[in-house]
Amino acid sequence: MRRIGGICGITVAALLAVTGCSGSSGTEQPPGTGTRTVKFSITEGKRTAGPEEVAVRTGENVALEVTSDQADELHVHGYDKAAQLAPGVPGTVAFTANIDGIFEVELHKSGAAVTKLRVSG
Ligand SMILES: [Cu+2]
Repeated sequence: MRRIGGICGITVAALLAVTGCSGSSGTEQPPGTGTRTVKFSITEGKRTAGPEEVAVRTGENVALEVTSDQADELHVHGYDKAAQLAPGVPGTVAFTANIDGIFEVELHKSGAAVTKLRVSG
């Protein structure tokens, strides 16, 4: 769904001066100690488990674990973190929340809005 993609581009451009909502894959780090893990489930493009918003402190380690009923691509805007999701298999993006703001987390194929990540110090 490109509706959110537009927001993504603006957010990324404003904060990082880089382009794109294309989503690179792969670079997640394994969650370690001190990581806040938040789990979500998506069924038919709708969130069926997990909070509407995740609020964290600047510098906190965050892991977003998403299980989708369809193959999809998980994307965290602003941080431009992505993970490929296989049907029914949890996928995780993990990162340090070092950019303040509110960022959409979505699935690119279904267009599902997973959550909003709110980072403030
Ligand atoms: Cu996106």
